[in-house]
Amino acid sequence: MRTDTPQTIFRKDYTPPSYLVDTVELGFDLDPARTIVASRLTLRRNPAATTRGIELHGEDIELVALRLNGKLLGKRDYTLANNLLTIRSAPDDVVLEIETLCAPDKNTTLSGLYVSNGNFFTQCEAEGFRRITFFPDRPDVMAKFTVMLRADKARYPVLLSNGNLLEEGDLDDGRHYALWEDPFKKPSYLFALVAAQLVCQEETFRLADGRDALLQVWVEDGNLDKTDYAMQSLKHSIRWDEEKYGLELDLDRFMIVATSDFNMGAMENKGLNIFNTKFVLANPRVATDIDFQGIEAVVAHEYFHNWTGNRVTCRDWFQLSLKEGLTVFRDQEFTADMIGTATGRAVTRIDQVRTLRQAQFPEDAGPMAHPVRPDSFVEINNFYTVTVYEKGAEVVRMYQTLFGVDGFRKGMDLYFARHDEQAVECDDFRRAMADANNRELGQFERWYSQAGTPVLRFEGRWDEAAQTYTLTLFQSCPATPGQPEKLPFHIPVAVGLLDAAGADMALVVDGQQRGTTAVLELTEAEQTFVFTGVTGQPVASVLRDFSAPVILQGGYTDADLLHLFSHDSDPVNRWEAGQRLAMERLLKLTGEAGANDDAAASLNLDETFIEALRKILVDETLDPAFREQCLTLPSESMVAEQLECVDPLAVHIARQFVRADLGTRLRNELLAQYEANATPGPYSPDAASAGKRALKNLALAYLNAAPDAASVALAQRQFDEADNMTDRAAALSALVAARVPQAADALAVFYDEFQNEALVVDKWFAMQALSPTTDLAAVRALMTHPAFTLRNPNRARSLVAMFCVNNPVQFHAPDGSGYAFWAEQVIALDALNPQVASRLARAMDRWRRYAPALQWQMREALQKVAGQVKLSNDVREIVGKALA
Ligand code: 0A1
Ligand code: ZN
Repeated sequence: MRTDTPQTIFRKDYTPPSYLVDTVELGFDLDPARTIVASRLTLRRNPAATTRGIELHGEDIELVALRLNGKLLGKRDYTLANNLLTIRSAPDDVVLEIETLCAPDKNTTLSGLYVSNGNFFTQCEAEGFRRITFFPDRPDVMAKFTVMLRADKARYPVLLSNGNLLEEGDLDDGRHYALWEDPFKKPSYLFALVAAQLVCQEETFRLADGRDALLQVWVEDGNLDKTDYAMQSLKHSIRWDEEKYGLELDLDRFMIVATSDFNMGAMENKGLNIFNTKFVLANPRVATDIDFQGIEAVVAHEYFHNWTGNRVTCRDWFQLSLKEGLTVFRDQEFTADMIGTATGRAVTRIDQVRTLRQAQFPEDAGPMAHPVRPDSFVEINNFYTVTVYEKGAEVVRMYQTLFGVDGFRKGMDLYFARHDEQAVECDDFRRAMADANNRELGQFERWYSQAGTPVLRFEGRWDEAAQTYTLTLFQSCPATPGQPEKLPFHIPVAVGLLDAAGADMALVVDGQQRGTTAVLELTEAEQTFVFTGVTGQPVASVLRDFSAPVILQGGYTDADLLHLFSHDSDPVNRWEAGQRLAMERLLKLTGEAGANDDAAASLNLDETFIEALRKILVDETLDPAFREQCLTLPSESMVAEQLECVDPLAVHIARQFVRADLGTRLRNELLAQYEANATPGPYSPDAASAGKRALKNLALAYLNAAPDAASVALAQRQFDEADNMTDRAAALSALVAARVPQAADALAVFYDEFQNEALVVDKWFAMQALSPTTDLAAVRALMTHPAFTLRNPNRARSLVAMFCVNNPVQFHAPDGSGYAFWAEQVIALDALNPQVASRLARAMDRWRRYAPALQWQMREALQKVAGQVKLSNDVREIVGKALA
């Protein structure tokens, strides 16, 4: 917690480290109140250095002793200020011995070494290692680590660190030790230790080169019935990386450890991944289909980091997307390959597009907009963003769209050939892709340097006499903070042309056969492409498979969209056409709802739209998962993003009206689908079964958006009889949303049954926090529940963040009470855990877009937080940027 003005750090100010560290020997005497850390570093002057002194970071730790080449240093030999220890003059080769003290049980930030449920864990990314010992805590300092752990044997029977176990044994006084060695050089942010009472599921797994690796999933006692899926996901990930990229596990053992206190999803520490329990623990009774999907994706993500992040790491934190964008892209492709079918792949792509629209586009249009490779930051923890992760993944995907899967693989191979065991920049990845494919990618760099979502427009003209179709593409990009002017991007635009019957035309562009989807490369602000041999008026399907992270504006008539929604062979654009039809209607209805007090009564939805949805809903040739995507409306926040001035109540009324109207007018079809998509037999989380459940539960939700006795009874029966969490939770949500008296009973039964399953209790809080029927008073009442605590990030998010971010109609109550609550919670959380507080702080990012009466109350709440004397850099940066 700091009270001084936070400093901005700039990418342009990068300087190489003055010393490099070759080896690190760490000794831990673990004690919750007083842990002693002894560190022995061998350093040598960096020939590339521009500065001379040895600089070590350290935060919230006590320096006990410091020796240089065996000589104890006194206060005059070094300076220690602003968390930086500097030894101004030192020889070229140095051995430093450092002894420090820390208090893990007081560490509520969950960064550095901390205690969760009595067990020790670490989290060092981005700058947590400096909370453990003094060290040049920057990713371009890579060293070999050896770690000795000592702790009470009865209390901490399991002692883990990175790499391979060299030795273990007993000590005096009931203590024991374990000695670990990581054979690979790594930056300090990948260090980890665990000292705990845990149990594991383990097995040996034969790697492609014939070696056997030991795989372990460590959890608290009582959770071994929930580790199968994580283990299976790990094995699939190892196999996939071998097959797809020729990348093998480089260690003899690979461990996953679950903790319930964790700020993020998981962490890729070398050989010792530490996970939020949410992304490890699952069985059908407690986890939903979405939870199973999340586990598979996050296990894969962390495993894939072993090459993209660990073997090749980042030079500095501005390059974060080098590892995150690439690794998200890899986990996305893994997920798609695991499903295996073409529509399955499209359904995962649709999920990715939704995330971008729901979270990344708003970020890119708000006060925190930043390039994929930021130019500056105050607190790096604030830059683990959807822009760095998801937009970063889109940027990586565009290389594959431009060069094909084989060209992309060549680029990956060259990247590893050049940079294994190095700390590099985003530019190095781009160069490897360019060189491997003999292409110049200079303009492509703008995807890394320019913030903001490009806007793409098109105009098409069919010339009957010439049999040509002339497609003109236009691009522009709005100003973002610090970047008033933008230059054109290099955008791959995948295009198809549909004939009057809805079939794909064979494409010829510039005399070249281009199959039925042509990837056009737009590099100018305006560019024209001529398709020849076009014998009839086509409907263009632009940006197939969402080939670039842009906003495609206009260009379509309602008739075009209906044509695409019925026929497009590209499932992503087929879905997209439906979303556009829905969005147009939602926007019109929102306008009507805002203008009229008794709005709901006078709203109506055209038969054409209902018919289009009906056709998709009952089309048995389409996967249930795809139909569910098509029938799901854009969220309230997506609608709000389209408006200059947001009235959250009007948006809510309009969207609820559409849901209820669909529930009424498609009642028979919904009921039929509800029955047809039952999944009898034992639960399985596979994509086909999950798709059926998704469609069935969407039907249940729509039926209960306009509830009658029969639909409520259906939800109640499902709640009572379901044997899996997906169906139980969906039924309970339907009852809660339907505002029926049965909801309270069902909530009580649910809590009673799952009160010992923390992750399900999170769901119980979240379900209520999300419901438009839950007002602030109800949230405050829930905060007094014995199971509620702000100290556990998952729990705090399940109630407080869920309410502030995902319950817009209640959060934006006209009296501003939601905003006052937000300010209060941000301040309270900041004293415990700045990272969690700072995420919550971002709920206010878009305050300038709200109706004036809300806007000034939002500003007041922001000012209240900004005016706190004691505030973390994390939160100060967020509220400062929001108010700027
Ligand atoms: N590198 C991890 C995410 C992560 C980032 C920061 C953390 O603490 C501040 C923790 C985890 C990943 O991408 O999975
Ligand atoms: Zn990651």
